[in-house]
Amino acid sequence: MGPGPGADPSGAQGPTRVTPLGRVLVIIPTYNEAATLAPLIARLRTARPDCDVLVVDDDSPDGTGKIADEIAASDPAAHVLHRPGKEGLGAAYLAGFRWGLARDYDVLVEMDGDGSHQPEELSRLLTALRGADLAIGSRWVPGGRVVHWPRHRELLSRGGSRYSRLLLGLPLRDVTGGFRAFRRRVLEGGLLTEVASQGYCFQVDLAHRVVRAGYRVVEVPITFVERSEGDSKMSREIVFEALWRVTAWGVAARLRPGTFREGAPARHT
Ligand SMILES: Nc1nc2c(ncn2[C@@H]2O[C@H](COP(=O)(O)OP(=O)(O)O)[C@@H](O)[C@H]2O)c(=O)[nH]1
Ligand SMILES: [Mg+2]
Repeated sequence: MGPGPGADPSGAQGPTRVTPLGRVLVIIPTYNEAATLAPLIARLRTARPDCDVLVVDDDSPDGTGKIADEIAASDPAAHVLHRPGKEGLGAAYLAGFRWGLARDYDVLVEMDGDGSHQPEELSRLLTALRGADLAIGSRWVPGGRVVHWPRHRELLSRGGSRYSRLLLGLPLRDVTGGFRAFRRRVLEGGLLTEVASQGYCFQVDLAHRVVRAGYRVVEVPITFVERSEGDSKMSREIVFEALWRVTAWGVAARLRPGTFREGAPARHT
């Protein structure tokens, strides 16, 4: 007899249970998040003990990977993927998605490791996902908000979302955020092999491809709390990558007659 639903295909006897959506894996990419990772995972396991967690660490010099190993050693629902060096958010998520797909998870969640995304709000995303293929935690829909964010970051984020929305015809308010829940069918097939972006543009790239593929996308209001520990990995290069890629996609879509269409009105929950 094969493993029953919810069994960990790696053979570990984890406490994973099947949610109404199936098995859920929360992927947390980390680079130097030693101060926040353990309390964050503790909150997540309390809020949603039925969800597994995978930390994808890029050999953080501050020892985040070791902390993740210690958590995984005492919690069978926690896993770690070690990567040899810092390659950007996109590469870390691609590796994490592939890890989860290979282990038959039904839902793959993106969540930051610095405490900006609230594990207590994950249920809201998962509830919305019951009627969708992708649920996006959104700062810029009614009910969504940001706490302690410097004005320049808010302007950059709002401006980036608006620019992407207009150039790509995306029916979304928060295009750059990284608190999202995907059904596995969205990420299977060719989608992941097409994503080329490395930095935070990865989030725009992925949302764009999911919308274009015709999947049902909903935005859910979240409260984003700016980190109080550690440093942001946002850089000039990351902003520049997003700017040139989004511009290039927008121009290319307009040069291909008949392919560009305005997005349908966003569905907000
Ligand atoms: N594995 C990995 N994680 C990264 C990388 N860059 C950023 N992250 C993680 O992605 C999440 C969001 O990054 P953060 O610096 O908080 O971005 P900000 O919130 O936009 O300032 C955090 O958990 C970071 O540790 C990277 O190159 N590799
Ligand atoms: Mg952050």
